[in-house]
Amino acid sequence: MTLSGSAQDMDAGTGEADAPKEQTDGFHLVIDALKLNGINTIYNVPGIPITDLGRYAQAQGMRVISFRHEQNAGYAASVAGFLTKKPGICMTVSAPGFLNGLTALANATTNCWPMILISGSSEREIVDLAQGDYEEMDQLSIARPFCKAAYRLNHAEDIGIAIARAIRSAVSGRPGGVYLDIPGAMLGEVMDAAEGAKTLVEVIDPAARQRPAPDAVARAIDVMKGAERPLIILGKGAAYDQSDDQIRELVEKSGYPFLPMSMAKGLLPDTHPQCAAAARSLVLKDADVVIMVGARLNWLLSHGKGRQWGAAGNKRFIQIDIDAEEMDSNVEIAAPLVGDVGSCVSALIEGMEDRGIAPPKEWLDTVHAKAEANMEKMAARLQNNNVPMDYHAALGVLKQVFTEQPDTILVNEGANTLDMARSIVNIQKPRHRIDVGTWGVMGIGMGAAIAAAIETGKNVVAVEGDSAFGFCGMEVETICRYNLPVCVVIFNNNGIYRGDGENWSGGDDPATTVFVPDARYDKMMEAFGGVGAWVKTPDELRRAVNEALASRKPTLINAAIDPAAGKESGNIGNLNPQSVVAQARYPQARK
Ligand code: ADP
Ligand code: TPW
Ligand code: MG
Repeated sequence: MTLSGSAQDMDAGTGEADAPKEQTDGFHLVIDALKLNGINTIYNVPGIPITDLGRYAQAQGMRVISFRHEQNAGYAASVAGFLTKKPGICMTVSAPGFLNGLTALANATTNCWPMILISGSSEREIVDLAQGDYEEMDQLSIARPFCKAAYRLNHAEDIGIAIARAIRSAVSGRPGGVYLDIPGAMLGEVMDAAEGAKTLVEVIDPAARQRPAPDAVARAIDVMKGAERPLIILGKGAAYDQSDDQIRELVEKSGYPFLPMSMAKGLLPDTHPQCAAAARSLVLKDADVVIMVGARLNWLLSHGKGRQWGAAGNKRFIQIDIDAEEMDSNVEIAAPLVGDVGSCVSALIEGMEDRGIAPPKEWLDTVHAKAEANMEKMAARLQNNNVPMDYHAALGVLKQVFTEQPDTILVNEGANTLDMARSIVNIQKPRHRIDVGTWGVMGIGMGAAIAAAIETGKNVVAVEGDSAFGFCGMEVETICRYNLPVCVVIFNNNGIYRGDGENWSGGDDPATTVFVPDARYDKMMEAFGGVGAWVKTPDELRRAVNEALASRKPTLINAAIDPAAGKESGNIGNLNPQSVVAQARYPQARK
């Protein structure tokens, strides 16, 4: 930073009152404010007016990871937020860059992950008069509905308080996305360095613990007391909270079976004897008391009602959530516990001990037996050696890899690729599985893999449908540039859901859901200096993944999957609207 350096030199030794004072500016106050609050990484795409902000941040010792597209930088920031409980920072240019980042900001908010989107913006006076500035857009108003909070910083002296507000908004209560609008002119504003330093704000206790009220705990224990077939559902809010020890204690002391939502897998190992993942249908249908821990009764749990949940009114819910408004969102919550997961779970453990809650041994045995039987059925399918490989053959290999190397982080997206990997690949450690989240968004894979590698330093395997990968594939260059230990495994079935679709008009255009057959995605990785492999058998796949994990080199394994192996929309085909006339019009639809 030459500004302060030269000013200091001039000042040195003279001690005169009128010597030039050390100066700072908007650029450096932003950097200092982030660093003061323990934020040391920015996920970024450079351009006017924030190119130099990225440069200076790097010069000041921050890790600045430059992406090829803001959406991926944004997904990376949001996943960094999920993994670290600190807001992930995404930095973009004005209008188009801002809009590219906005999808990720909305996705972060939807998933309850803390993230701050910092976008440069053009001249306020010109924007407000719509006079056509470079990349003109009223970004603040546009961002507002997509995030928890949106702020604009008009003066350098406000940077400290604005960044403090942004951080607290992102991580307190229910975490989410925050937008921070940075007009370019403000970055160049000069301030006296000592005055500037005084404007910085360190956020004290940014996500204050929220303990549940004793009567709410007593109510929950009452409900537990009456349970014969209880169930604990762990969600990604529980994974986020990092109260891993308390959660394990609750599960093991209560003796209740537990069902992890996809990103809560690994809070306790999937191989834990109380894990009910392989007996999901049974426990959802038959449980009489369900304790939701940082999980919502949204579409992913059929809204807590309907056939999947058994006879209407057969359940009582206890729900732990930081957000009081989540209670009764879909069904009646008999015992709401509003607070952070760690505090609520600890309170339950204490209450349980006082009131002598006994493990439901018979029920647990029933669940365990069902899970074992289902896993046994699956085991044979995972060992098949079909060529082309089906999902089971390829995932049988990856399941073994993750069993042998449980410290590896799994990133997962696609339709069949997602649904099958979620149920087949066991996760042993908390926050070691990152996927499409609440929206089921495609394209999160590369940003998530990059963030996971940067934030944890661990090996990452990204298991990607070929379509999913296409939304973010250019970031393999970023993976190579930063030499990250990321192994991308593409389940290449030549298309969306399946690779054997037909054009029902009989015309020459390909079907809407298919891609160029046998595309060589592996060569994309090679183009940037990484390792590429095209594999067609389980043995080849196993060798290639193990090599990638041992070498920690950027690797892309293009795994050929039978184009006919997948189902339309994977496990959620039932959510597609139906056309009553299609069967009559298109003979092919009857297949
Ligand atoms: P899943 O998809 O795994 O079921 P959701 O994203 O639907 O999980 O739910 C996560 C829930 O966790 C949200 O309702 C959110 O308010 C809540 N939550 C997030 N962080 C915490 C926390 N630290 N303590 C308690 N609840 C939390
Ligand atoms: C941002 C809709 C859901 S799943 C999917 C799409 C396009 C791709 C499935 O094919 P893939 O997996 O990845 O090859 P597989 O194994 O079944 O063949 N745009 C966004 N998000 C979503 N969810 C979609 C579109 C979709
Ligand atoms: Mg596919």
